[in-house]
Amino acid sequence: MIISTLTINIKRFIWFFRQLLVMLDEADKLNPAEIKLGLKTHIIGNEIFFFDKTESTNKTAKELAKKGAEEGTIVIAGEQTKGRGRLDRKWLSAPDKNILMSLLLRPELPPSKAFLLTMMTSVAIVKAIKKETGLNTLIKWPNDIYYNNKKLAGILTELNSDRKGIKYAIIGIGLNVNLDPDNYKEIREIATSLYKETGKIIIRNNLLRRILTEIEKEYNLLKRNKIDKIRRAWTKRSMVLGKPVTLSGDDYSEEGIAESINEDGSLILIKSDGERKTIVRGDISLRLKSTS
Ligand code: BT5
Repeated sequence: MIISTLTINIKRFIWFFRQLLVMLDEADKLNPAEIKLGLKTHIIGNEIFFFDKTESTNKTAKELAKKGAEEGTIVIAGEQTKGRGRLDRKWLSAPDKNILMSLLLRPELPPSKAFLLTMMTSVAIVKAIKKETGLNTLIKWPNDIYYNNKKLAGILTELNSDRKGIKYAIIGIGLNVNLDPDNYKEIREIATSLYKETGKIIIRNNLLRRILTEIEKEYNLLKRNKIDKIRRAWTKRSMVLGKPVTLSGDDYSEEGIAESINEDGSLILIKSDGERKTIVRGDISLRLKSTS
C-alpha cells in the first residue's frame, strides 16, 4: 500500500517536472510579437525578422539591407547553419537556446570609426545582462563579453561602405543564454552561458527586448556625438585595460600593459621597456597573462 502510494507520487512528480520543462521551453520560444510587446524603442527593433533556421543572421541582414531594409531592422534565428566569427571562424550554437541576432544600422560615420558600433553594442549587452540577471560581465577587447574568464558573447560588425562613408553596418551578436557549454567539446574550456552562471533558464524574449532597449540608448549617444560617455562606460567594464596582457597574432606576440583604446578600435600597449605600441584590431587575439 505504502509502496504503491509512493510510486504514484513519484509518477506525479515526474509528470509535474516534465510539464514545467515544457512550459519553460514554450516561454523561452523566440517570438517577435512577444519581443515587441512593451518594447519602447523608436528605431531599434521596429522591424524584426525571425527565422527558425538560417545560414547566418549577418548574411540574412545584409540581403535585407541591400533590398533597402530600414535602419534598426533586426534578424534573429533559432539556429544558424554557418554562424561566423571574425576571420571566418565558426560560431557555435545549439538550436533554440541562445541569442543569435543581427542589427542593421545606417550610421553617419566614416568607416574608420566603425569600432564605435562594436563599442556601443558591447556596453549595451553588458548593461542588459546586468539588468536581466544581475551578473557583472566584462568586455574583452575587441569584441567579446566575458564572465569568470570565459566567453559569454561575441560581436561581429561588418560594413558596406564607399568613399562617402558607411552605407550600412550589420552588427551580429551571438550570446550564450540557455546553452550548457559543457556539452560541447569545442567550446567547453573557453565558453560560459547565462544559464551556467545563474543556474536559471533565462527567457530570451525578455533579454532580447532589454538588449534592443540598451542598444538604442547607446546609439542615441553616438548620434549626439557623446562618444566620451560610451567610451567611459566601455573602459569601466573593460576586462583588460590596466592589466598585463599578451597580444598574439599568427606570427606575432607582444606583451605589455593594455593602456587604452582609440576611437578606431586600436589598443595602446605599454611594453616593459616603456615603448607605447598601437595594436590595430584584426587577426590579433588578446589573452590575459597569468598574474600568479
Ligand atoms: C566572435 O568572433 O566572437 C563573433 C561572433 C558573432 C556571432 C554572431 S551570431 C549572430 C551573427 N551571425 C553570424 O554568423 N555571426 C554573428 P571571434 O572573436 O572571431 O570568436 C570566434 C571564436 O569564439 C571561435 O573561434 C571559438 O573559439 C569561439 N566560439 C565559438 N562559438 C562560441 C560560443 N558559442 N561561445 C563562446 N565562444 C565561442
